[in-house]
This record gives sequence, C-alpha cells and structure tokens, in this order.
Amino acid sequence: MTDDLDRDRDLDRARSALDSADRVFVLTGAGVSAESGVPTFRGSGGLWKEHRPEELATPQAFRRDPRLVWEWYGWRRELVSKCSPNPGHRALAAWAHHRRPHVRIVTQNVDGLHELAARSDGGEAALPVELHGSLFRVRCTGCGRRMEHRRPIDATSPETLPRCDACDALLRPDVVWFGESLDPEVLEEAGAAARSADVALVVGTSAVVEPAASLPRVTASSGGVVVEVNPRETPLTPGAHASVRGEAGSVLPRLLGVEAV
Ligand code: BV8
Ligand code: ZN
Repeated sequence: MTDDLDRDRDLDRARSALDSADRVFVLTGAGVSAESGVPTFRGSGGLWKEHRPEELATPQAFRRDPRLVWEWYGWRRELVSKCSPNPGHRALAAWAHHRRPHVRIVTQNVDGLHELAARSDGGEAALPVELHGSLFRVRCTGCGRRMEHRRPIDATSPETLPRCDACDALLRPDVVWFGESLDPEVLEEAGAAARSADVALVVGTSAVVEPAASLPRVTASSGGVVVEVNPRETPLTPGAHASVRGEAGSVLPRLLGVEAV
C-alpha cells in the first residue's frame, strides 16, 4: 500500500514541479524505449548481457574486428526498425509541442524513436538532441562523410561490409563509442539546455554513463530540480526532488497530462 502512496506522492510532487517550470530539460535513456521492444543495456536480457560491451562498443573493437561490430549493430538496426514509439515517447512529443519552445529533449538512445514520435505527434519542438548518435547514420572512416544509412548490413565477411561511395573506405556506425568524445556542439547544446532548465525530467536511464549522467546535476547546481521516472533507483534518486517508480509508457501520459494518443 505504501508503494502506491509513495508513487502518488512523488507523482504529485513531480507534476507540480513541471507545471510551475518555465524551462524543462528532458534526458532519456534506454528505459524509455523498453516498452517499444528495444532491449536496454544493463537490465535483464539487456544488450550488454548477450554481447560483450568491451568487444563491441569501442573504436578498438571496430579496428580489431569490424565484421563482429557491424554484425551487432546490423542486428540492432534490424530489431529497432521494427519497433514503434510507445505512449511514453508520444506523450513526451505531444507535451514538448504544447510547451514549446521551453522543453528540450536530449536522449542517450540511438534508436530514433523520439524522432519518429516527434514526426507524428510533436513536430520540430520534440526533435531530440542525440548525444550518442544514431543507428541509422554512418560515418566514413576515410573521408569522414556522414550519411543516413538504413540498408540491411551484410556482415557475412569483411568484404561485404558497407564502404564509402566516394573514397571506398569502410563505413562505421555514426554512434559515440566508449572512450570517444561526444560531438562538442551536441554536448554544448545539451549542457545549455540543462543549465537553463528549472526542471530536469530524467526518464529511463541508469545514470552511469558520462558525461550524460552529469547533465541533470548541472540543472540542480544551476538552481533547478531533478524529477526522475524509473522502475528502479539510480544514483540520481537520492538528490531528486521526486522519483516516480514506474514505467515510462504508463507514467509519462499521466505525469504530463497527455493521455496516450
Ligand atoms: C567520453 C552508443 C571523453 C553506442 C553509448 C574510463 C575510460 C574511458 C572512458 C571512461 C572511463 N570511465 C568513465 C568513462 C567515461 C565513459 C563512461 O561513462 N563509462 C561508464 C560505463 C563508467 N564514457 C565515455 O567513454 C563517453 N565519452 O567520456 O569521452 C573521454 C574520451 C577518452 C577517454 C576518456 C573519456 C562516451 C559514452 C557513450 C558511450 N556510448 N552508446 C551504442 O548505443 O551502441 S552508451 C550506452 O549507455 C547507450 O547510449 C545508453 O543510452 C547509455 C546509457 O545507458 P542507459 O540508457 O541508462 O541504459 P541502461 O540499460 O543502463 O539503463 C536503463 C534504465 O531504464 C534502467 O535504470 C532501468 O531501470 C530503466 N528502465 C527499464 N525499463 C523501463 C525503465 N525506465 C522507464 N520505463 C521502463 N519501461
Ligand atoms: Zn569516404
């Protein structure tokens, strides 16, 4: 019984903070896409469980075995391309549209689901800042050219991996791997949104990956508050103004007053 009472109390505290906020910084992680069928990284059955992260999401791994890394990203791209935004993505998109221009959605996810929700429910205001890049974009390891790329990946051999039309060098996923720096302009845009926000709404992240995990702390150290939506506690929970224990797909439509469309 207390769990429900706690959840309702946190939901009320979260709702009143958001209602009185002028500017809101939203940070999402893999949890916001869990109900769309996209596996999270560190949860049960997470991406890191079946695959060895140190083998896959680093530039060293790609240099050592580009075929294996592309096999993983090709599998993820195939899986994600069959997923749709869930009511959590869609409530965020509709709410960002309604509250524009004072809501900025920043995501650690590379699945493109916030963008899909923005296109159907939210318009420009809901297009996210993608801190870690996109599964559906590639970058040339030779000439640096970036392009959208949605074709299936043939990772049967190193010879069948995607190559650049312009310089024939190997293409790589345009995502940020561990040990790689984030795009400075992207990070600055996210940092500015966090600094100027009255509320940081943090949804579905274990808050362990830096520098993303520190962005809500930037809001707090600039005088704002942190509101969290997550079925489990995270390192951000102790300092949060409210931490709603629940799933994004059911909490966000209620919290944002945008019934699941
Ligand atoms: C950097 C893209 C400067 C690729 C990702 C030592 C050496 C080198 C670096 C470091 C080091 N120590 C620390 C670092 C920094 C490192 C880091 O943070 N490491 C961590 C692990 C300690 N960071 C970096 O390397 C970054 N770059 O710092 O550059 C630099 C340069 C050189 C040397 C040093 C520093 C780059 C980080 C980006 C890495 N790329 N992804 C890809 O996707 O394949 S990170 C990866 O983790 C994803 O992007 C993911 O989004 C991100 C965070 O994970 P979460 O999104 O939080 O997902 P997770 O599964 O963990 O949690 C899910 C949560 O959802 C849970 O809390 C769960 O309870 C909740 N949930 C579940 N269901 C639901 C739900 N919530 C709501 N509703 C539900 N239904
Ligand atoms: Zn090239």
